[in-house]
Amino acid sequence: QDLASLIGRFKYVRVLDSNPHTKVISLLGSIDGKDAVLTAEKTHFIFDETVRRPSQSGRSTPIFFHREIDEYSFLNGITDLKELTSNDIYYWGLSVLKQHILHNPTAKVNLIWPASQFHIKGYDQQDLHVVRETPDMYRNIVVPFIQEMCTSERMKWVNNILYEGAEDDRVVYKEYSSRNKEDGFVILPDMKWDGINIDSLYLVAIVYRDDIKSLRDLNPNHRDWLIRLNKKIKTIIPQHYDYNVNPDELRVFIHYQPSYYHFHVHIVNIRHPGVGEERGSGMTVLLEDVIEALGFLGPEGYMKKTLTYVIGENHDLWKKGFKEEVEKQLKHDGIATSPEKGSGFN
Ligand code: M7G
Repeated sequence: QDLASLIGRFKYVRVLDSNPHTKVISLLGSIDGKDAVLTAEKTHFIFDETVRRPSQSGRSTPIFFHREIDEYSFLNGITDLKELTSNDIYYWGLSVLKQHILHNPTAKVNLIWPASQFHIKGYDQQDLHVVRETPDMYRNIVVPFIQEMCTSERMKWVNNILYEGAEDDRVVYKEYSSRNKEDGFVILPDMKWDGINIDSLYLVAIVYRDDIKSLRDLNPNHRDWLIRLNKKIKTIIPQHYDYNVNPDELRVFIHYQPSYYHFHVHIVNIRHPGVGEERGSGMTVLLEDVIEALGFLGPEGYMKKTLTYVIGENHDLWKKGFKEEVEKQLKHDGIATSPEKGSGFN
């Protein structure tokens, strides 16, 4: 099965989401009778230093370097231009840029097939709510949910990367020995990255240890390990990309709730706007902040903390009890949810 033949058989059902800010559109459809989610994202512009050199070692991990502006860069690549209007010193119009599948592709395309209800709901537009997740809510609602989510089927892609050599040719860094699994991790391009433009660099570091499902499992015993991990990430990545991205230009963070409950760290170029926020839900915590917080959170670390973040109505946790908790919390705080239920302060 290759991507082109799968997309050729994609039967459109409806638009899940369309975001003019991120230039992303997600479609629900089916392929051979099974649900499919097709996402397209317009790629960023190529200019000057953000050009890819085909890898020389035969690896497909792209390497970046400073180069003269070429025929595909914005400016030289303008093949058609139509002015719409001008007013005083302001001019605006539309243009067509030269495209090339390797040098300057139009869009990055992602396909999930067969897609589960989790995938579909995750991409679907939804109403959002701010919720305070207390330690009690974590124990009673989130823990059973995590157990449900940790099926081998859902974690397959992670295990494929860690143990089965999946995406091997793209791995940027790997440190692993079966004797010292605790410290092992692998860094590779995230599925979200087009792999072309370093301005939108997006990598993911996946750890080998499997005793940490999420932020909640982190306690002060993990602090030194995280400090080492953070240091390695910020040393290795700039080196790997010839210092076209510097250590202090990397946003290193984790998500809560994550989509996958096996500890991993996101590594993103700070130029990439809104990354981590684009989902509209969940929270993003910088690894540096996690390390700092573990210095004073107490022996149980994040297990004792109340975490406030945004949750979408499509998230299973919403139906599994978060909805009621939000209502209770607002009531407890004495905050009216509609004009009829109260006006002003008492
Ligand atoms: P997350 O914080 O659990 O969820 O991150 P998020 O998707 O809401 O951010 C999981 C990360 O793994 C995401 O950034 C995904 O894009 C990435 N990812 C997911 N899958 C299935 C793959 C994959 O098969 N390969 C790679 N390289 N990355 C993936």
